[in-house]
Amino acid sequence: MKRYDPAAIEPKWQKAWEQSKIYQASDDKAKPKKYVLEYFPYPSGAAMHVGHVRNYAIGDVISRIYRMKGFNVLHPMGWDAFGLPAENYAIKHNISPRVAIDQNTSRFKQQLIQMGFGYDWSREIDSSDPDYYRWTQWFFLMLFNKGLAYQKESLQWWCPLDKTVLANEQVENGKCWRCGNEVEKKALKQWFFKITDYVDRLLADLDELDWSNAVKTMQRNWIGKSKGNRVSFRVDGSDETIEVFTTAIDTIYGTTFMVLAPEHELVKKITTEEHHANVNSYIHEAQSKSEIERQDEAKEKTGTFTGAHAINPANGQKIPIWIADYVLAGYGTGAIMAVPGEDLRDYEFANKYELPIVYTTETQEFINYQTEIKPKPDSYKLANSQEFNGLSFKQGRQEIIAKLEKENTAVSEIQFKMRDWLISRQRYWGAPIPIIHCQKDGPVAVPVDQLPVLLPEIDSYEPSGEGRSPLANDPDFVNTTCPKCGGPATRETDTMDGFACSSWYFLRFTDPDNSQAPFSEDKVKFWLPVDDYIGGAEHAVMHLLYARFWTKVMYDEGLINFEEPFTTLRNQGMILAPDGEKMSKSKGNTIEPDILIDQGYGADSIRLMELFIGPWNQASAWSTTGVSGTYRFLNRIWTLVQEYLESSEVEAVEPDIEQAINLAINKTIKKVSKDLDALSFNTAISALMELTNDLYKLKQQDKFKSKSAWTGAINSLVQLLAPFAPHISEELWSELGHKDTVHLSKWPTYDETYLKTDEVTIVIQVNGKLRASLSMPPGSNEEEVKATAMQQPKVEALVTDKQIRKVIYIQDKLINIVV
Ligand code: ANZ
Repeated sequence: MKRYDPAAIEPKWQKAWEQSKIYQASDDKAKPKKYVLEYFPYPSGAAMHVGHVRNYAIGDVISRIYRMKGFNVLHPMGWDAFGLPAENYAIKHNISPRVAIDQNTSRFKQQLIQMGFGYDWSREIDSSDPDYYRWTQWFFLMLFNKGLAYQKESLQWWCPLDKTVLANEQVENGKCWRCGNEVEKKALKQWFFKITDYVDRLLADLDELDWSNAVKTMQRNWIGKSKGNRVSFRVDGSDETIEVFTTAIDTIYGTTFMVLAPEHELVKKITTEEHHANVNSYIHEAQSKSEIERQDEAKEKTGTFTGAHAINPANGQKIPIWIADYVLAGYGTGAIMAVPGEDLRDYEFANKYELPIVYTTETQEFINYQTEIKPKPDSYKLANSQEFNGLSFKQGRQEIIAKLEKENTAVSEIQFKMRDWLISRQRYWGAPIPIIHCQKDGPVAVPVDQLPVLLPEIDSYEPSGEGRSPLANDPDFVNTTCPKCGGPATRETDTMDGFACSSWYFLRFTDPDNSQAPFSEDKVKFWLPVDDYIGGAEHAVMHLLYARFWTKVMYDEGLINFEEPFTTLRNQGMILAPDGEKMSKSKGNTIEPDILIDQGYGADSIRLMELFIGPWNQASAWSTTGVSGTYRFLNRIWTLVQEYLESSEVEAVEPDIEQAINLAINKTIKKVSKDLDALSFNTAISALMELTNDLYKLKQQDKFKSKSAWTGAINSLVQLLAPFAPHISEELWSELGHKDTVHLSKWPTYDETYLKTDEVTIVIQVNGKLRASLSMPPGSNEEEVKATAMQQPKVEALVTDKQIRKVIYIQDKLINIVV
């Protein structure tokens, strides 16, 4: 008998699939479409490990099932080649980014092919290819012309190691998302995309998405919508007013001082002579602190008095104005009314500087507004609040707002935490920002017919650290003429954040070779939105937010007819190293699939293992012995099919064997189909293992003497295996005599009539009296049986409107409902 030899089978079929182009999607509108996509990788490392493989394996299985179910499937792959990860890799290995990308992508591609993933490689894209980034630049200009791309000088996150600015989303706990180094603040003129114009829609449309709650919550928190009030405080003895943003206007009678951010524009104006020196030195000190440090709850509060006072608009009281770094310049109005009786930070500050505390709750003690009063405004009563004393916070709030609004000292306001997306990078490896700076005309868009602005090849592409991109040192690139006035002008030398490239790549896959437009509207209309998007949750407030924003801009521009790019998002669980740690090259605990393939297991065993190891959306530790398990399982199927093939019809089948074969296979088709609909890959694989065991047992009895009785089951088994283990199933399918590929064969269906024999009779009692009986699959759980039992007319009549006191269930035999 032929031996199962993955090393011989797998490359053979990979080549055959490439030649027969079975994974190429056509724009055939006769069939329903499915667009299955995994995040396109940035080829920053030399190889992928089994952790990455899981992500692609999930997408691959889903796309294969859709294909077998008759859908027109688009399952493409490409390279997120521009940006920090790729450039840093190149610098570390002292090769040019172009060479690094080409090496890494070809290695990565070979690995993907070797794993048997069914990608449509005719649509491969590379975001660092001028034919691609020309359109990224085109989108930049679209944003620029709509006023959604602008330049502004302000304090920005600066990574001293990567020597570039970063977007807020790319700073995690005060560290650079890419290299993990602590970031600093630097004043620089930068380009921004005005994502804040879309904040309401980005928030509201989240509700409609079939995404994990974890990712939706991360986006909601990042957007950070706060409903509150803007209140004006007059500065005593001056014409100035200070505006504050508060979400606790009901505590206004407890305001005993005000605090401005050190950077607030009024600080210099209102500070009295005597306090100038202190205030200036405090401002200086605050500049050296990171925002994270400033917001740290545990940190001791610091501040200094300005010498000025303000008037509380609620009660006319004169209160001191301080500055302190726990108030941030970039949020709300950069000033607060301090309520030490109910706000913890203000409380600590007041205690430290011996400022008065007025409690506005009846118990006259500190009660935290955010955690206690806000969620239960009915349960607390106002005190020290003049005419509002005795009212609940809930009612008091309405009345206080009405009073202040009438007096024109307060208006309602909504604030968002999210800021505009900083997209310029002082780095070489990105799409040049297509802007020309002219002395006379200011920043001018490069005319569309002059795109792409090519990234020149330069000798020294390492970041200089002076806050300028290395492109600034290339006079041939920099010096140009103004498209408006024809006068001498200079090119923008910053490049775009790599996340700009990935904000539209999913559209380009529908039309990758288009040289007239970023995509054909017709093709995008057919293929988009992406039906299943698969990737890790780490992009929650980066890529996934940016791509939603670009999609909405394109929708407004009339380029596309949908507002959300990814209908469903599936976040796969991580594969951990066998020691339970996160796999990473620096820890030296990564496992590369190539090694397992070289050991003879083959890609199919690895693929099965990736999904059998645990629920697809939960983390699981890799186990090499697990791969030998899935390998043994595939060997069993192999042997079974070989024995079947070698047998010949000798006698007619025994009726009970035939029945048992039909039951086993139909039951499994039903179970696997249902599990795959729910993405329950691991249970689908166990069902296939069970089926294999059942068939082995039956074979012991029949010895394949009645070969024809087995044909249907053997063929269906191979088909059910195909999405998981595409090579072995293709080999067996062809040995079974099929001319066409198993991967375009029709997904097997089951016949209910064979399943009937697989049911048990359950007796239904109500209050111990026999009332009816039920036919159910064995092993049904109490809930299922109870629900079905209650629907029986005789039972229903007895239990409706009654309280069920107890349910007694004896598995597969009896249910007694006590009312
Ligand atoms: C008075 C007050 C009393 C407040 C109270 C809270 C509780 P969120 O939900 O995050 O929007 N705040 C406003 N601007 C700020 C800034 N630039 N830096 C630091 N803190 C600022 O929180 C809004 C609350 O955060 C506001 O409501 C304000 O303090 C503070 F018992 O006003 B509150």
